[in-house]
Amino acid sequence: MNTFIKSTAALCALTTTLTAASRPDAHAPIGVMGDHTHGAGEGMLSYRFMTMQMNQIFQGSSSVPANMTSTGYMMTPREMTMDMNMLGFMFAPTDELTLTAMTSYKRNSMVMANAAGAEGMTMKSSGMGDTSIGALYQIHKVKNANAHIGLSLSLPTGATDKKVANAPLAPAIGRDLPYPMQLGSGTLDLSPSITYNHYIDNNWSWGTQAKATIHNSTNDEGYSIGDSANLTGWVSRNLNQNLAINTRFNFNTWSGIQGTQTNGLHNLNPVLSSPADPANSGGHKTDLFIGLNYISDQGLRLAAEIGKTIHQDLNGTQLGSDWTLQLGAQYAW
Ligand SMILES: [Cu+2]
Repeated sequence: MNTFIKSTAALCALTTTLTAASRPDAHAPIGVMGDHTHGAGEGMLSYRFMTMQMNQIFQGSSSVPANMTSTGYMMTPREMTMDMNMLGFMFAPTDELTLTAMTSYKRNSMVMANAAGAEGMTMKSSGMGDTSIGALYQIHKVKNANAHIGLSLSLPTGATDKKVANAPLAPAIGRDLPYPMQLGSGTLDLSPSITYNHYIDNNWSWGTQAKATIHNSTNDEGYSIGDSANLTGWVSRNLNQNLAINTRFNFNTWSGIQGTQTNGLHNLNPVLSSPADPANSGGHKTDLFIGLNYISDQGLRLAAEIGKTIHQDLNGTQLGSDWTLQLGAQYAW
């Protein structure tokens, strides 16, 4: 009888800690957005920094030299760095419903190569990115698992008409920067998602999320960014009550740009430069990540995740992604 009471008490202790929000693995790896919901009355403020490095030109799934002989373009990018700062807010009016808001500040830099493949001009753009508002709704909750669906709306606060600055070939009036250098989609975009989190025991957990982004209109510049779908899954192991290590895969597929940039006096010239040609957009890729989630005894969360692209198949001639780093801080009350 004594053993029975003890084991029942132990089981209760186990099941109460299983889904506890104070577990370091109660949040997914930091690269996953909208991975958790909050209890009624809770709020959370978060800051994320993401950098992506791209330094190889791809045609399909193989890399080629960045020169005119292999690409057919006068100018091809040699490398690109994309930095993004994201500020997020979450608030839960009820246990089932969590409202979300996020805005971003971006900085892009693209080093071009000339026809011979030698380093040429560097293009830069920076400013506010798009802003999203959304809702997450919990559809399932048991002792060791939960699931929610989400829907977010992206507002076009990021510019789509950033111009080439101080370029020798650009007229004083300014030529638009190519598609990958613009800061937003220029359209209202919808993003539905579904997320599942499972706690195996007090140390191990896993989760998965599927998400799509739909761009269902054309922006002021005359084009529409391709729709995308994303599938991710992760496994996490708590090293102690404050720190978890995790690993994740991410599969992303996106269609090409619809239409072309036609607004303004000096439109993008798709013949001259590969990133100015909408045919060079769309593809799919798979990334693998490793990360850390830390939660202090006071509830401050810090997280880091580094990712490497292990396979990509890109339409036309495009810069491929190489690696990403994401850092984040989250505080809930
Ligand atoms: Cu949160």
